[in-house]
Amino acid sequence: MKTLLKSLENEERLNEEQANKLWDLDLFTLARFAHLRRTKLHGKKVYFNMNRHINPTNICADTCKFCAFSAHRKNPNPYLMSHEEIMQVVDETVARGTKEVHIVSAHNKDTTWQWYLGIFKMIKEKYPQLHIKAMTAAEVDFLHRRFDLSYEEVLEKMLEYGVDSMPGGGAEIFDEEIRKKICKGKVSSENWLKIHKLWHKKGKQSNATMLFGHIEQREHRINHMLRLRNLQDESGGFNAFIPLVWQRDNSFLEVDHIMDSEEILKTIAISRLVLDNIKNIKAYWATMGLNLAMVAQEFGANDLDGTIEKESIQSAGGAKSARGTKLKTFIDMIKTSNLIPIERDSLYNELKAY
Ligand code: V47
Repeated sequence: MKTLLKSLENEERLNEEQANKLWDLDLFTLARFAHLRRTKLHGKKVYFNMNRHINPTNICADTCKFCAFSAHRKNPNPYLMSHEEIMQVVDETVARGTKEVHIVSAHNKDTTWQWYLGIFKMIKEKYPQLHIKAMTAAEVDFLHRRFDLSYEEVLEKMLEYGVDSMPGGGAEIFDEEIRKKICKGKVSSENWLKIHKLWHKKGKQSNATMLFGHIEQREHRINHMLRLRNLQDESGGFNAFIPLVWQRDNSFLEVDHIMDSEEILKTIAISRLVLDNIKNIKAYWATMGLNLAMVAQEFGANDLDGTIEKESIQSAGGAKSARGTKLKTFIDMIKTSNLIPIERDSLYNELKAY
């Protein structure tokens, strides 16, 4: 343990064995090191953006056991939005000052790739300045399989149709044995990483998520982080790492334990210490609640994600995020914590300090 503490003090890169030993440290020792690193990079700034989530369909060819969003017998409300309906949402949100639309769809076999990608073209033509963060690697893989397009072709079309950056969804947990149990048939971990690598090669940026608090073990989380760290060494294209706390309602996954706040904060702190090459760690308020996401800002995180306006994926699983958060709530909470609220754009350029 002494050598691990020395390595942390010297800010050395941790190998897999050392990273796994971090769990044995108490929360406040981890917090001390994680907060120091966070402060060196970002001072007292807490980042967020003005964004809108749009989920154009919940009809899914996949049957991920952890998911409560896709239409199934516990959530029997299948929908597919028309392009006109999507545009109406975009018009309204742009009028309110939103600067990013985050568009994620289920894998709907009744649509075409033109339906998926046409959404972006339509939005970009009308609002060239609006940042489109869209198409998880799982969606890229779905279009590739369904329409016999190579990954390269899907990514080229995304660029052509106006996608600016890729969200981090679909990563779940990279361990293939766990994947088999929670999301069999979905994009493999190898292909998730390959798709992001190809996207980064085009000079584009993306995020990376990790779904935790279900049946995975701590070492699976470390393995997940290390595989992201390896890719980031090569490509440098990840903007942010986003640990997503699994929301358990309305799913088909049987899990007896509920992840406690200490384990969530430890996971955030460890991700800051292990992912020494990813600058931003998001405490995604939708999955951990705004209060804990604020506490996480002193345990290694430096971002809250955005105002969202409407959230359908995690709220289907029980999260209190269906209506997003008001900008004023973010600002007031951050200031109350004696930290500095910074509105950013999707690529982490600072827009306004409040
Ligand atoms: O990949 C699904 C997860 C992800 C549940 O890139 C669940 O900035 C918790 O990726 N409980 C989609 N999580 C959302 C996502 C995301 C969110 C915020 C920001 C960004 C970003 C990306 O949601 C899926 C899956 O891992 N998910 N069901 C659930 N019950």
